[in-house]
Amino acid sequence: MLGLQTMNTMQGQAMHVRAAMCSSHSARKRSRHSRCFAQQALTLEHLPDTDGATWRPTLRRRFIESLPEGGVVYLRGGTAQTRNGRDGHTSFRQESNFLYLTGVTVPNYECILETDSGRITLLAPDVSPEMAVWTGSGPTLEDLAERYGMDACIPCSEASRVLAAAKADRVYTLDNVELPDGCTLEVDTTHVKKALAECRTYKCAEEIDCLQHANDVSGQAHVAMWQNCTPGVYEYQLEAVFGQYTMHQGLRHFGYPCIVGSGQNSAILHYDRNTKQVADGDLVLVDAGAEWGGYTADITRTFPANGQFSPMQRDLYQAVLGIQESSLAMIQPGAKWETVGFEARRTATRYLIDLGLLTGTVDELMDIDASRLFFPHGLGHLLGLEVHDVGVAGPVPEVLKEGMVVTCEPGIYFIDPILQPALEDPTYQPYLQKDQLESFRHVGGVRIEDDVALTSDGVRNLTSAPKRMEDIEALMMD
Ligand SMILES: [Mn+2]
Repeated sequence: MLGLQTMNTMQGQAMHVRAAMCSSHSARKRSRHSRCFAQQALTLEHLPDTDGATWRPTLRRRFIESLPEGGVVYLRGGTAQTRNGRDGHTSFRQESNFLYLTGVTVPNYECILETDSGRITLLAPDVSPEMAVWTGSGPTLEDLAERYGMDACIPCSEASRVLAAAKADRVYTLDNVELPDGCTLEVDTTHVKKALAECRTYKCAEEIDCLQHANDVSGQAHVAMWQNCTPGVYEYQLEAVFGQYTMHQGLRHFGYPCIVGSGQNSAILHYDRNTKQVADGDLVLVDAGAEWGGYTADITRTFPANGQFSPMQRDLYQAVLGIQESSLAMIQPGAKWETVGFEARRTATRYLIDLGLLTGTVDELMDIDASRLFFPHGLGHLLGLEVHDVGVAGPVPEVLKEGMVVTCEPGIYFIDPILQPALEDPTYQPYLQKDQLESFRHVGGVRIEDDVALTSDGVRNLTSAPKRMEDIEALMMD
């Protein structure tokens, strides 16, 4: 084998991908390949339906019921964007509210919902024969109505006529939505936003199925990354394994940019440059999730680049897993999210004392919020069509209720821009164990994140990607 660790040319990188992804031994090569591509056992028996002809009408009814009577709703889906204003499009992802109500994943659609009758009309873009050369002529209006369970589907050019015929006194829409020419109805932009946030907070069974499938495939993609990781691989090559795996299973979008942070990059909370070469002895923190039907997984796992946690990494990992497990046990309908978060901080504080990083009592350290020096973000957030999903009170819930899906993602990190000033701050300085801190600093950070659904059958952890150290090590040894 070539001295891959020292090569830093494009050729060296390309060779390394081959080395990391398939060994020269043909049997091993086949097994590596099959790990990437084989459809493994998934939680659900069938792929969840994303058009939603059978289930979106219920969402739409619920949405209409949450609006005052007497109006008509007019919404536009997303439009195709050009790259930096030039010819050539970026990959299109539907606007989430429009996706929620219609299931349509392609650009330039509109919809009209009549609050009195409950009638919903989908408006499809007119495709001229010249455009059809580039985009295809698309399905017929009848096919579209049936596919998405709409009462009718008509061309966008008829929007004004349908709005006028609805005999409503006002039109409900969102900010920045351009109304069709000639629309003279009074415009209300406050109710739709609030109603959609309220509705989207509580997921129906089909939405949870979509989140489950996104989790199953994304979780397996995390495992594929571990199995394709050896020291010397580049962070972006691990990102490529994640993308290859999820796209191969039909998950065409990531819910957010992949974070692949090795070594000290694992302590950069939103690190997504993913350009460093992974070194022997590094921990690799990966926060990555792909979407099914627009519903994204949000999974973080942290693993040792060389397949074996060092004693120091082990201690840190066990602490974070301990915080996560005790927090998961508190996630249930009726629990106050603030209380779950507070208890997570108490547990984190106890572990930080055990790790020899902090001195003092738990109460003293809670009073000065010392855990925030190592765990500077929230415990989690609502999850759905957006990674930080909309909710009645924003992306963080107040009281957990059936239908909500939340992430549970504690972490402990050694972040220089936080620790450096804290070591000179008289509030924190007496409680920080400087020597121990120095010896841990190179470890970077650990975060473990699962997605949890509160359903009528109880609390369901949607994330089945392994997280016990022995399981991660065993999978990496295979
Ligand atoms: Mn998250």
